[in-house]
This record gives sequence, C-alpha cells and structure tokens, in this order.
Amino acid sequence: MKHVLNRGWGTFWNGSWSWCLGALLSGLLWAPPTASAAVITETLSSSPGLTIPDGSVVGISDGITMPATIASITEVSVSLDIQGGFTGDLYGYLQHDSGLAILLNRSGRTGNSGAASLGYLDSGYDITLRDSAVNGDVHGYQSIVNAGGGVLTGVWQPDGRAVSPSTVDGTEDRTAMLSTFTGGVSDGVWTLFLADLSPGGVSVLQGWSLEITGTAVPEPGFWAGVSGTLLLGFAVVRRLGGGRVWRKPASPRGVTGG
Ligand SMILES: [Ca+2]
Repeated sequence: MKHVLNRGWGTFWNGSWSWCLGALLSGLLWAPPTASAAVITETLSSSPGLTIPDGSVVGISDGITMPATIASITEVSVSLDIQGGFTGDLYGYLQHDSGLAILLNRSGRTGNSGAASLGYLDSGYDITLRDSAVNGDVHGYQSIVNAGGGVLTGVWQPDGRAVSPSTVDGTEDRTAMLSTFTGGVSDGVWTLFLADLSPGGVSVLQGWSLEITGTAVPEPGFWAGVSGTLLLGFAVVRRLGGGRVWRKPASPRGVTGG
C-alpha cells in the first residue's frame, strides 16, 4: 500500500508542478501593454459664420464630427467665437449621444422683470468653456471681469443651468456641466445649438472648436499582442506539462498491496 501511495503522489506532482510553473510564466507574460492606456487630446473646429436669428427660439445648429479615437472621455472644453449682439440674449448647449451640457443661459440674467431680465449687454464671446476654469461661472462673469461693452474673453465654466432661458435667474443648481460627457466616447457628431432669445442686437457664430481629452482606443496591435501572449503562455504550459496537463493519470499497473 505504501508503494501505491508514493506512486500516486509522484504522478500528481510530476503533472502539476510543470502546470503550475507554466501558469506562472503565462501570468507573467500577461502583463497588459501599457501603451493602451495612453491619454490623448483631439481638437477640431468649425467656422460656419452663421447669423443667430434675433429674438427667436429657432436658433442655429452646427456639428463637429469627432473620430472614434477616445474610448473614455476625461474632459471636454468648448471655445466659442460669437460676435455682435448682446451676451445676455444668448442661450446655447452642446449635445452628443445622450449627453447635453448647457454652455450659455442668458448671462447676467438675475430676475424676470426690468433690467434684471435682460442680462449683460456686452457684444460677444471669444471664450473657452471648461468645468475646471478658475474664473468660475460664465453666468455672472461681470463679477470677475467687466468687458466694458466689448467681447468677453478668457476661460470660464459653462452656465450649466438646465432651466428655461425665459425664467433663469442664476440661482438654480448647475446640473448640466461638460462633465456629463465624462466616461463616454468621442465618436460621432457633436452639435452646438445657439439661440438669441431677446429682441434687439444680432449675433453671429463665427466659429467654435471642441477639445476632448481621454483614454485612447487600443490600436489593433494591442489585440494582436494579447492573442500572441495567450498563445505563448499556452505553449509554455503544454511544453512543461509534457502533454499530460489535461490527461487523467493512469491507474497504477502491476502493483499489489503489501
Ligand atoms: Ca438679440
């Protein structure tokens, strides 16, 4: 009986140590390619030169088609070049897939009557909108910068108030920031909508650009590397296991108890 037990253990050991070693080597070879985690930024622009209908909810739309190069967005920023009219008249959003960020919502509007309902009277925007902008909320930009009737410049946070531009007063929660796109993909059409909701003064969308940062989509070489690693690991296991890795150990032959 002692002989039978020794032989059974030896069979187990001879087959398993090589399998374990092969699995270990396979695991070491399985280190994921670091290049796949690259963070990239895509920037595209459009120069439509569109006049925004004055005092109308119809507005204008313009699209930018981004490539499918970003698999998980970490930050979106939008630059706007809008000339003429009044900054306080304008409402605008950026839409992609199911996400929608309110970029402008009647800057300077603080109430529903009198001058408070008009918003600021500066003549345009040449700004970049980014959630992390240190200048803060574009809705109340005159508390930081006096554009003096000219074009507002600088980097600002989007308005973010998902409420009607006919009632917004600046006290609402900012729930529609550009972070709504975080974790999404870059692929497809990004649509900018702008409307001028107060009669008097005409604005023109000269141009706009979209900057998207995020984790790059793995290139085809990544998946080839994954397949190669798996095949190599399997070959190592087969080689070290001597072809016995998956085979049921044979019953001891010619052994009698004693
Ligand atoms: Ca107007």
